[in-house]
Amino acid sequence: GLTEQEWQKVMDIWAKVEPDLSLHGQEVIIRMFQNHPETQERFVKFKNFKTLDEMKNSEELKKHGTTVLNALGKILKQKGSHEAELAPLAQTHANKHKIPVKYLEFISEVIIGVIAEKHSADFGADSQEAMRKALELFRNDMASKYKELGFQG
Ligand code: HNN
Repeated sequence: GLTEQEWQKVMDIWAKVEPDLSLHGQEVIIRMFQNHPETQERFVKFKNFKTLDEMKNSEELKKHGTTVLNALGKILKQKGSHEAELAPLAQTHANKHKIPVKYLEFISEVIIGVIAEKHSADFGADSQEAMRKALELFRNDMASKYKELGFQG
C-alpha cells in the first residue's frame, strides 16, 4: 500500500486536476487512442474516428473522459479502501467491456503523462511516484476481481 504521505501527494495533485476534469479526461482518452489504437476499437461510438480533429470535436468523447476520471477520482479518494467503488467497475469491465489489465496499464501511464505536462510545477518525482503506486494498487485490485470473475484480463 501507500503511506499516508504518499496518499497526501495523490490527493494534492488530484485537487489540481479536478477543477478541469473534463479537459484532462478528453486529453487522456485522445492520447490513449493515439498511443494504443487497439483501445479505440473497444468503443462502438468512437472507433470510426480517424482524425485528431474528430476526436477533439466530439462532445461524447469529452463526456466519456469526464466519466472515467470522475470514477478514478472517487477510487483514489478512498485511499485504498475502494472495494465498494471497484467491484461494480470490475464487473462491467470484465464481463461487458472485456478490458484487459494491459489497457489499465496503458491509461495509467497516459494519466501520469498528461498530469506531468499540465502541472509540471506541482507534480515532481515524489508525487509522480505516489500516483504511480496508487494507480498500480487500483490495477492490482481490478486484476484480482477479474480473476474472481473468471476473466483472464
Ligand atoms: O461501468 C460501465 O459500463 C459504466 C460506464 C463506464 C464507467 C463509469 C465505463 C466504460 C464503458 C461504457 C461506456 C458507456 O456505456 O458510455 C466502456 C465501453 N468503460 C469502457 C471501456 C473501456 C475502458 Mn471504462 N474506465 N468506464 C467507466 C469508468 C471508469 C474507467 N474503461 C477504462 C479503460 C482503461 C478502458 C480501456 C480502453 C476505464 C478506467 C481506467 C476507468 C477508471 C476507473
